[in-house]
Amino acid sequence: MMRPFSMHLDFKTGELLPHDRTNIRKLSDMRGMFLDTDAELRILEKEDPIIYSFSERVLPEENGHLQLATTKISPGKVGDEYFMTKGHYHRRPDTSEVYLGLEGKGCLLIQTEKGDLESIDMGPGILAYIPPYWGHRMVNTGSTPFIFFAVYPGDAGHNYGDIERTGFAKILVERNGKPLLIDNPKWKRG
Ligand code: S6P
Ligand code: ZN
Repeated sequence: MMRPFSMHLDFKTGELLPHDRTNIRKLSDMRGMFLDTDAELRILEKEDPIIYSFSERVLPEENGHLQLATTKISPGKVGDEYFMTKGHYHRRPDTSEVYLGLEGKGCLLIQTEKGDLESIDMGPGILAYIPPYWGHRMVNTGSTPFIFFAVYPGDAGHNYGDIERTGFAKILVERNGKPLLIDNPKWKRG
């Protein structure tokens, strides 16, 4: 039987100590996920920026356990679309998740496979509950790193393929210096 334990979560930096691995997602890992592919190419000709990183405490991938992770999304845009996570459904789709905003300004996009989409403005202290079956993506709509903590069932797993194929029904772009949610012309119904 696993022994109880405690960890330290730095609310300012999102650092989770101890953690077992940190995953880095650069723009080259997300080719084709942003709407403006010309802007994507122009950036990649010069650099390959880190879009986000997330640190995980690896726990048993079993029913009954929970997984813990913190994510930091860099500020920035591809064209006028804000940096974001890839987004995913859970491999076990009947599992939920909690996101807690720690630092910066962001927006959570949550959608069903049919494209029923909701958005929740995120910031420090905002807790979002993602029910079973809803895909989820976080977007940094601010000018500083956007940091959040996630907790989800041990055996939830990740299904990235469906989002890679369909995208999200809406995207977040900057218009007149402010975030605006618009229909995604590349959206394909799941
Ligand atoms: C896992 C949870 C987060 C994300 C992380 C990166 O269920 O939602 O830890 O893994 O924010 O996003 P993504 O979409 O690349 O997994
Ligand atoms: Zn998830």
